[in-house]
Amino acid sequence: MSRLLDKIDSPADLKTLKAKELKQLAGEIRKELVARVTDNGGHLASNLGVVELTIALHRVFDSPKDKIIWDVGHQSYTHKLLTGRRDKFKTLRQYGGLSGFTCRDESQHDPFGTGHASTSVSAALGMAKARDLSGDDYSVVAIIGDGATTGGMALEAFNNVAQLGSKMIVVLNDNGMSIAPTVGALAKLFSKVRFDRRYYRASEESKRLFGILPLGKKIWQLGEKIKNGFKGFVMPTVFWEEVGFAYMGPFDGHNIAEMEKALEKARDYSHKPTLVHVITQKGRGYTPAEGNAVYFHGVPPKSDGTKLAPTYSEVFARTMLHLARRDPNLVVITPAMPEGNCLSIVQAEFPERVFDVGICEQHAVTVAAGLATQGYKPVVAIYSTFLQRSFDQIIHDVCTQNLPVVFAIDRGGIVGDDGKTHQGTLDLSYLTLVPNLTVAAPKDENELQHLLYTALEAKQPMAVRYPRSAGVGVNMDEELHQIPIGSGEVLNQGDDVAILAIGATVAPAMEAAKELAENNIKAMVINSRFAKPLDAELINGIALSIKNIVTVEENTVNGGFGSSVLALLQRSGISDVNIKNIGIPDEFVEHGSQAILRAKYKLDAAGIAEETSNLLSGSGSDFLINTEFKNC
Ligand SMILES: Cc1ncc(C[n+]2csc(CCOP(=O)(O)OP(=O)(O)O)c2C)c(N)n1
Repeated sequence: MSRLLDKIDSPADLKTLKAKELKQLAGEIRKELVARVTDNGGHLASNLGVVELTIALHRVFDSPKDKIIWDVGHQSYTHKLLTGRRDKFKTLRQYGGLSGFTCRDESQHDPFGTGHASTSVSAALGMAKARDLSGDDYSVVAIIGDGATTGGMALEAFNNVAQLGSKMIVVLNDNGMSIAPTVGALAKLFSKVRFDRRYYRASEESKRLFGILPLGKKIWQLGEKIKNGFKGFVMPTVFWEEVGFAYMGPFDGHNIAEMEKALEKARDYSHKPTLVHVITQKGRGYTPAEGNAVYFHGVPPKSDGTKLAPTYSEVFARTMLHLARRDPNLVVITPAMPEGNCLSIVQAEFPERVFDVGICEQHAVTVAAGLATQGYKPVVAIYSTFLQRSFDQIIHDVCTQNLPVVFAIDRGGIVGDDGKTHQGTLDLSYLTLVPNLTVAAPKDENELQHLLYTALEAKQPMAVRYPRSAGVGVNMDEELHQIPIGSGEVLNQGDDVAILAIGATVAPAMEAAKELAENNIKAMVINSRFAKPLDAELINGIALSIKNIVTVEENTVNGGFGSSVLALLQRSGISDVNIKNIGIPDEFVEHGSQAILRAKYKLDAAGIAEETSNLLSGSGSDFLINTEFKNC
């Protein structure tokens, strides 16, 4: 039987379907989601939860004229399938294929690019204001999860929406889950609605009343009365209406007809910001994901089953557990990513010393600063891309006060399939410019544990940045030791060229040296280990005798490790050195496998060997440090 889905080329094709056909379509979409995501990897449970909501939205609103903005965008796969991207869906998250998030370059139905949480309401408010200023007429709808409402930006946006009062709709997609169960006071408020049967009865009554009243204004007036009448237990209504939203709900997020009715009313009658509260089930319709929404939030691509070394994230968590047993002052803070950071083993043994603070990276860093003032040893476990949110907190709350906070930065460098909103390729640059902050990146998983220990003993802020991947497969030392801050090490001797690598690029640099040796090029390889402070003595010493230097980093070349090496040599007055900086050029890195992207940017062994040979043959130098430049 041919699929209904294959006949949906744009949202207009949805509008003629009957209720029974919509049900069939939802089933077909779920099959497509499960098949594609279990192959390509991606966000499964969140997408399965919004199939009906997405259908209802596209039947009620008229995209792209009306603006539909998905928060994070990780749950936009059905939206993609229904907005002309069905044929490309097999390329989801693959190099050159569809992004795993919404993206303005990809479709006119994606009015805003997303990837980081809690931005949708702000973006929607901007669009609504632009509409009002231009005298246009279209609807603006932001869909935000209960998890994303924990983010400070979302709360700032709600506050401002209420103040500006522009007509817009916020759909609260409430499934009780962030990646882990949603934490915090707002989550408690939402769960009250989800589980309090009296509330459902009250809301059934309000829905009936909304249904028979002819005019929007009266609806909201009556809403006020209902709200006040049930005040004792209708708290969420009170909350949203007190902050300036008309509140509708909660609605069954798997009942298309019910949601359509609610969305139509919000679209047609409301003259102020409206919050439509829908209750959905994460993983809906796929038993394994319904049973374990946390695991199925994001699934990896199909693998060939090869057993790899432990991941850096696992080694981080094991090290935390080991050190937490020895040191009662060690505490770990995670902004809503306990699974990604493998923290469950630490949570299980020390639940009181692991804090999931919600999707609140800025808050996470300042909480850590507060803990540090009282003699605790806080470790902020965070992905590189999300740490960008906390730049001011790193500077103002941690580093100006020189507080001993450890930043354990996962997913540093190229992360792969999640694409440009998630690559961790800026951190060495934005961290090395902050005074008092030491910045390190281990060459392998064994060095990671020693650097974490070093950071905890450092009595000053220190960041340890490591990649999203399995470790190199080295033996793990039983005893931890401190690594002198600012010390690099020579891993391979050679006098034709020196390759200064850092972090995940050290292993391919060693392989590159072997390839070069086959062509009689003797390459010294340095594990630089610290992006700040640099091992000035080692680097200057090398540059005095080896006049060809290659730096390698999985980071932008702008202001990164290589730039720091250049600045050091210039400051030291060392002349006549040919230098090549290998790293990410001044661009955002698309999605694709880590292997493809590393090859593209010459960050794998073959690329490093090629760029090194080019430097030696005189065709590949970025810079020539010489005396004329010395005093610039
Ligand atoms: C700033 C930021 N921090 C962390 C994440 C990682 N992340 C992606 S989705 C997600 C959970 C979002 O929960 P919710 O908004 O409730 O959506 P659901 O997946 O439950 O539908 C998190 C923490 C992110 N995308 N952005």
